[in-house]
Amino acid sequence: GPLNRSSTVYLLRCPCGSELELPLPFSAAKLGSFFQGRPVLKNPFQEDALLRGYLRRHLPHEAVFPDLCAFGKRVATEVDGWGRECEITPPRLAHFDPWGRRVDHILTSPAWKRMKELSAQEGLVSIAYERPFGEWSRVYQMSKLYIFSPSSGLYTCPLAMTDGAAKVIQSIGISWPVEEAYNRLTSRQPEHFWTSGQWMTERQGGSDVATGTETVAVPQTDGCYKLFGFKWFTSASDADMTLTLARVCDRAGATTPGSRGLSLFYAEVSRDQDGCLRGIEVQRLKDKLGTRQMPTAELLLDGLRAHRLSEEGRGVAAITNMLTITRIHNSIAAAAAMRRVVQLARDYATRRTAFGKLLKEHPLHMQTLARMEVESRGAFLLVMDVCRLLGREESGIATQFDTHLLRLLTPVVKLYTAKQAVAVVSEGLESFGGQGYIEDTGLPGLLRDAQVLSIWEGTTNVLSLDVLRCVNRSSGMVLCAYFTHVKVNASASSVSSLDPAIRAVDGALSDLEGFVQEAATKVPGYLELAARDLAYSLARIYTGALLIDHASWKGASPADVYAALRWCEQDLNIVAFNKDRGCYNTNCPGLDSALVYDQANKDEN
Ligand code: UCC
Repeated sequence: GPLNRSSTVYLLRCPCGSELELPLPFSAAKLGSFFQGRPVLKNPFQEDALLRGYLRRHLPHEAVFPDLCAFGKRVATEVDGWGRECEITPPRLAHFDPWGRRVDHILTSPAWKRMKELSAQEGLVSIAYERPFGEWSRVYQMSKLYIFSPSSGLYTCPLAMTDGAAKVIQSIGISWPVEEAYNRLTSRQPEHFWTSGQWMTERQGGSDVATGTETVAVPQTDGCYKLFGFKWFTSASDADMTLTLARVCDRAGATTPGSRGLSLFYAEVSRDQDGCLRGIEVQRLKDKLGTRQMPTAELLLDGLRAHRLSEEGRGVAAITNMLTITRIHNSIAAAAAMRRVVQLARDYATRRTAFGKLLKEHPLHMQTLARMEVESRGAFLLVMDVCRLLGREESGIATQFDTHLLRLLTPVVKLYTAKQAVAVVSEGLESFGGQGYIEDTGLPGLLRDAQVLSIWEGTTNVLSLDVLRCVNRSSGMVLCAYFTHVKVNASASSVSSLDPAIRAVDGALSDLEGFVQEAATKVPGYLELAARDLAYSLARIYTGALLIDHASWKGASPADVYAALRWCEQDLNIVAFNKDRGCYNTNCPGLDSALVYDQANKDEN
């Protein structure tokens, strides 16, 4: 490269006695001369061929494209900077005011507050309730969140819970005492807009809500309750209200254990005239691997006034409406994280030269990015299909078949996309070389934030068991809906180049049917051991069918066909593969434990 002009010269004395002046690199150079081009975030809507194709196919695109295009531009040029500001100015907790009064103020950055205003104005929650595009309104709303999510400084987390709370209220009836709350959660007016918390996690119970919830609800004479308990992990704890679970005490102070003792409550977060929180103490903010932009707190509930929303003992069932929504938001965040890292990596590949050519001219590098692209496309289509089903249900046009599919696919899409996101974002960081590991590039935060996606809202194993739960509760009907739907989707294609993919999906589907029939004859522990692999197979096969279907659409591109073929080359039916290797046999749990706790060669002392 060109040498720095300010560098001093090196005098080379030749054997003939003459002197040659050579510039000496880096001498007095201060900065050196080469600067690496940075990846540029372009309009994430304009840059996303699949998102545009999908919307063109399903929605009146003349109506949605201008809004999404303008929003995408704003995300790239303005909002992404706020997201960065949220990351480098994390929330703080001020327990006391300067005069010693306990106030428990959660101090957030101006950028975090701007995210709230933006969310209201852009209708990031309200679109789902205004339903401007009927059954496709969820797809439209989630498309905006998909564009927004990686730049949002994790503001999508409070939005997920806000959406979930509005959904719960809608399902139980928009009337006192939650009418005002519903109006605020779904408002487009920034000064009116509220966010909601979802306080489910307690010290004893992360996943095991039914046994681990200790919070009690003491009935008051006016029909309200006071809540006493310890919520151990409350995300976006600067919320204006919350939905939470507690056990109603009888007159003797006794409660019912387990799930049957849990009821759902609504509480507002408010302050008295001295500025002190009513009925809540914020113990501390959590020190997390990622999602540092967002205040996550331990809250002591000490007489928090609340209203019961569910029948007594029906709290878990009542809050599952919220879980469905937050799990879908989680999946959108996962698909969006993959898309974002691919967009940045492919831009970088046009700027970075190594070994004499741009990264994009290295076939192996392009192969790696193409594999990430296939994963991103699959995740996008899977989550959008679940949004499509949710939209049908909310518009009152869902068939029983749709409802079964939605119930089955919600845990499947959440668990599968979360795992994919960690893998793809990690691969994405590597595609920047060492720069992907440097904090102030903003890239490591993408990986840290992806890691939470498989943990909160139900871990991979808890959601795998939820798949079994819905299979059992529906007496297998959710699987019947699944098999029928995949068969129709995968076989309708008339594009002959897709034949290998169609054959792969057909074959995997019949093997899966065979597996399910065989598993039904086995002891209960058999399916439990197969649950994670079963969920993965359900995700991969269904996604394969969606990719084939999308590639068969008349507006599809050659890249759509190629993506479908590549997706279907992987092992679609991992559960059948592992079954053949005896992974779920009755001797396996013992062998697995013996491997994990291998005591061989331990020093006797
Ligand atoms: O709060 C958290 C962080 C918030 C951040 C949110 C942002 C996310 C998006 C971000 C985007 C950037 S994390 C905490 C989340 N916690 C969980 O997800 C809990 C995980 N554990 C489970 O999901 C468990 O499986 C439980 C708690 C649901 C198990 O409870 P039970 O009581 O043992 O379950 P049962 O007895 O099997 O089910 C009770 C009832 C049944 O209905 P009925 O009685 O009518 O038959 C079930 O069918 O609930 C029904 N049910 C469901 N219904 C259970 N699960 C579901 C479901 N998933 N969908 C529909």
